[in-house]
Formats: sequence, structure tokens, C-alpha cells
Amino acid sequence: MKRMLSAIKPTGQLTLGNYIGALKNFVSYQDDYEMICFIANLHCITVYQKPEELKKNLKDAVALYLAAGLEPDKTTIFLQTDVLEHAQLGYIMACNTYLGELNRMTQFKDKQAKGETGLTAGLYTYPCLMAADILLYDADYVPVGEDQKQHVELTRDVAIRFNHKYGDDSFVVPEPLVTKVGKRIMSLDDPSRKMSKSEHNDKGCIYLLDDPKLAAKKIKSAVTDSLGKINYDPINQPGITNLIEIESALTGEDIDSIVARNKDKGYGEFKTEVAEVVEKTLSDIQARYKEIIDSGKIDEILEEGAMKARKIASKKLKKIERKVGIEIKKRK
Ligand code: AQP
Repeated sequence: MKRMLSAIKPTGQLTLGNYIGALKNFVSYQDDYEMICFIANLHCITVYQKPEELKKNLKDAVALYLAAGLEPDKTTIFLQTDVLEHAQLGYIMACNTYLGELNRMTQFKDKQAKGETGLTAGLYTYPCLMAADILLYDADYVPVGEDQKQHVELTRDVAIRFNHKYGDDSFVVPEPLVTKVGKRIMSLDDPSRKMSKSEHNDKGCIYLLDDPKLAAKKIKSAVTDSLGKINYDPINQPGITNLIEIESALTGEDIDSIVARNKDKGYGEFKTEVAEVVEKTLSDIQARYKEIIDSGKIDEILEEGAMKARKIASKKLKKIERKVGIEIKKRK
């Protein structure tokens, strides 16, 4: 069975974008792949987080993984810091990544271009840690939203170079898998920007733990256009296109069929239809989330997941340390 790995960094509450672009797909893949899915808490602190809030967001993220349908007997679920090998291999990967490569990473460049201050070295070198996260497990595939594709491509470049230098059996070179529908869910109040959890305007973002009625309201007040036609047209009608993508991703109905069915409807009526789908999705997820939080099983699931992950990760790290020559005595 091929291995697939992915992660989410809970720098805030998880969003509908995370669900559509990532979580929902992890769930559908878990039957066909050996799935490894972790909570990237080291990546979270590349940008300052209030410790108490972060702790809550991490726990909520695990509960939401499970509420979305990930099953611990099919998917290895753990916290990144419970497997120390991530940070160790991350350093080795940083020593095998060129500054020029990091300078080309658009996520960092965008923040710099926006004039954000206080950007950290951790944020800059984050793709090296991400490369380690993936290569540690010899993942064949990495399902990501469009924004993360570049980081997986960097991981491939680093792995190919490393294999060339130290031997082809070092790392499996992973492939990114980008979702077809919903690869980039946009902000509801500015459809030129991605829906992001760290977005400061709550109106543009639906959080998975939002009151479902509030989420429906956000859909109903989404920014659209003045053309008055339900079309799938990302360039000229990005707002309506975003709503079509959301509905299609959540219901599985084809984009063409949604457009055809709604072609004579006004925006208000169409938004009500999408709002109902979103409200139901959130209500279902939240009912399961509550059961999981009440069950008190999260610690146990994380411990079991970390044990399974450590077995793979420690073997790989030892092999890589031996290859780069930083080992003296063979570690057990
Ligand atoms: N809006 C989105 N549409 C589709 N996919 C998305 N993903 C995130 N937002 C969208 C996908 O979710 C996975 C986990 O992402 P992440 O949370 O680890 O990082 P991110 O992409 O940086 O997410 P945010 O919400 O934008 O975080 P902040 O605000 O902290 O920068 C990834 O596969 C991602 O593509």
C-alpha cells in the first residue's frame, strides 16, 4: 500500500478551507493509502501564538480530525513534537537547502511584500522542517491545497539532491496531490484572497466550530458581483465561483450541474442553497466533535499514534545520520 502524509497547523481554529482543501480528502484517502496525519504544532509557532489559545486550538484540531472522519485504526494521528525526529531531521534538511530556494517560497515572500514585521527565522526555514516531516516517513503522496504545492516541490528537489549525494535509497521522492475542486477556497468578503484561519476579518472566514447559523449568515453576505448570472468564472465572478466550489466540494455534485440547476436563480436564492449545505456540514461535524471531546480519548489516540510514528521516524533518522557521517557509534 502506498503511503500518504499530511498535516495541518492549527494557528487558529480550523476553517472550511482546511476542511475542503485538506481534511475531507484525508478522510477519503484513508481506505486506499497508509495514511499518516499529524498536527504540525512546531509550524504553528513560526508566528507568535498565545500559549493558552494554541493549546486549545491543537486539541480542537485533533477532535476535528476525528469528527471529520479520520479513524485512528486506519490513520496514524499524532502531535509533531511527540516525535522528536522531526526537528532533528529538519536541521539536517536545512543544511541541504539553499538560501536561493527558500527565497523563492511565495508564502514567505508574500508576507515580506505585505510589509509584515517581526518575521522569524523559523518562518523562513519552515519549508526545511516540512521537507523533514514528509521525508521522515518515505511518503509517496502529500495531499495539499494549492498554496502548499510549492513546499512539496521544494521537498522533492531537496530529496533528489540528497539522494544524489548520499545514495538513492535515502528518501522516497514524494508527489503532491492537489484537490480538483476546492483547492483554494477564497475569503467570503474578498474573493481575491484565500480563506485563512489567521484572517483578521471574521466575516470572510467560516470556522468549523462557528455556530452553523452564523456560518450560513456569512455565506448569505458573501461578496459577489453585479453581473447577476450564476457562472463558474474565477476571473470575472470570483465570489460566485467560490460559492459554487464550496457547494460542489461539500455535496459532490458537479460544478456544471450546479451551474445548470441554478442558471435562472438570483444570487439571494443561490446563496440560501449554499448556506443550507454549509450549515448542515458544520452541524454534523460539531455533533461528532462534541462526542469526541466528551469521550476524553484524545490523549490516548495521540499516544498510540506517536508510538507508531516514532517506530518509522527513528529508523529513518538513524539511517540518514549514518549516511551524512554524523554518527560515531551505531545507535540502537
Ligand atoms: N482556503 C483554503 N482552500 C483550500 N485549501 C486550504 N488549506 C488551507 N486553507 C485552504 C489547506 O489546508 C491544509 C492545511 O493548511 P495549514 O493550516 O497547515 O496551512 P495554511 O495553508 O497556511 O492555512 P491557513 O488557514 O492559510 O493558515 P494561516 O492563516 O496560519 O497561514 C493545506 O493542505 C492547505 O493547502
